[in-house]
Amino acid sequence: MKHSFILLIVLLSALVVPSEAASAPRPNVLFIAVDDMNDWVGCLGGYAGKVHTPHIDRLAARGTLFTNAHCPSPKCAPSRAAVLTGQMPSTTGLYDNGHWWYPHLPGISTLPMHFRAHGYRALGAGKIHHHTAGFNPPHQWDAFEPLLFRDDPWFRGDKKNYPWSKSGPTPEGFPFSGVQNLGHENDWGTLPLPDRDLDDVHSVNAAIEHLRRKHDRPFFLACGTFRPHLPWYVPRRFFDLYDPGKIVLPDVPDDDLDDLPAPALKFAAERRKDFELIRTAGKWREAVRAYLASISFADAQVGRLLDALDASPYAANTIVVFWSDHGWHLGEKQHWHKMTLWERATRVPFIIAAPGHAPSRCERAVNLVDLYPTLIELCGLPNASHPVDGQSLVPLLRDPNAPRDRPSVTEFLPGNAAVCDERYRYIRYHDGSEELYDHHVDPHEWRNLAGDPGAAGVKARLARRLPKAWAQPAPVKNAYQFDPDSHTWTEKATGRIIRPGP
Ligand SMILES: [Ca+2]
Ligand SMILES: [Ca+2]
Repeated sequence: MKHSFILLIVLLSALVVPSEAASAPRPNVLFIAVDDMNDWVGCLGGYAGKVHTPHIDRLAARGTLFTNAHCPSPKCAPSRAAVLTGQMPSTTGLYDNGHWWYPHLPGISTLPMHFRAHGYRALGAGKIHHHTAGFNPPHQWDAFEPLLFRDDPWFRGDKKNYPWSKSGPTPEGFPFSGVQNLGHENDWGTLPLPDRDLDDVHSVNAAIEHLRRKHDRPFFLACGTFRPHLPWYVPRRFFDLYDPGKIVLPDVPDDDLDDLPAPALKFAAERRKDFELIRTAGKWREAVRAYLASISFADAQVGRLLDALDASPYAANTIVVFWSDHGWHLGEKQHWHKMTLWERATRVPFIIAAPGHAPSRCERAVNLVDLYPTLIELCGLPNASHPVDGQSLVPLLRDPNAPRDRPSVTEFLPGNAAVCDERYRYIRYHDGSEELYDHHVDPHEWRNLAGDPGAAGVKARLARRLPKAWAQPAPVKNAYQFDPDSHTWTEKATGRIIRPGP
């Protein structure tokens, strides 16, 4: 009798526990993205001098900081498409900024769509998908405040790609850097605008308004800043954080390119003209300072979001995720920009602060494509209906030293990929050429070991993670006519009209 009573209690507990779990309020998600921010944040130590990122650092101190995190692809659109769909470029064919995700993958469920389909309010502001018109179909969101691009001289009057940009002449003194003939967007300085008129401030204000409201459902709130993306226009006080005499330039050996294969040299040369113009004008140090100032400006926006969350009723039940879409070179490998497969372009700040998980630093190699399954697991949502390439990081949130035999992969254009574990970076290009770097002895990736006889085992091990197949590239933007008013795409070759919606 006594035993059956205990058995009954056990059976009842088994029935009660799941229903309690099911009725517990699901956590909210505050999903913060920054643009083109490399590892020059205080908590990652990528910059050799002192960088001012107090807010990103305080988030790192209360969450799990992934110190060996990499982007899916070192360019805005392919990286963001991978984060938001959970699928790598080699799966989707979305390799470049001209590759629109929506007309190509209308059946896929992005993170906001998936949360929305499972009882969440999906709210957004600023740059989440790539920022040109058409990349952010409205049916993903309950509410979305777009990145406005109102006053930026580089986007002035480009109504096709930036519908909110103002027309009119560029301001007096443009380009403010004083360096003539730099490539698209490459400039820095201070716009004569109050903070409230800056586009990133506007986006963050919109997100803060959502945090101040009462919500009857859990929310997925995404907010993305455009800085530190070029052009580096931020208020003067952020430049003033950096003494021009104390700027540390990257260490760039003259012979660093000598051991690189042809595709690597081609990627490195992409924006070299800008670097050479800046250097010849004696403005390298000034440009590095402008990038640092832009990082600190973005950090201040992160701080405003965190303050608003902390002051809200949602502070204790909200997962905060912070990520940058890829890194940025400031002269390393004689390169100026993103779009390479080296550490400087693939390593990114990445933090997850989730209720119930203790703060930690995790050195395992991870990738932003892992975010999709991670958030689904943390929030207890069903899996996406499409297969995802990422792997949940929840075991690493529980134990940052948990085993993870899964090097990170970064892809750039068809056929090129970098595989990173906790020690090595292995790169293979479309023509079969290779690089290998040993971070234990060569953190700057100066010595390409790919040709060393002793490297074969390491290369073979890492090569197992290279994509087995590369999807055909998606049709480029020019294959469609996009109508911003109806938010429809017309496929030029067939006349087929694609409307956003389930
Ligand atoms: Ca970017
Ligand atoms: Ca070298």
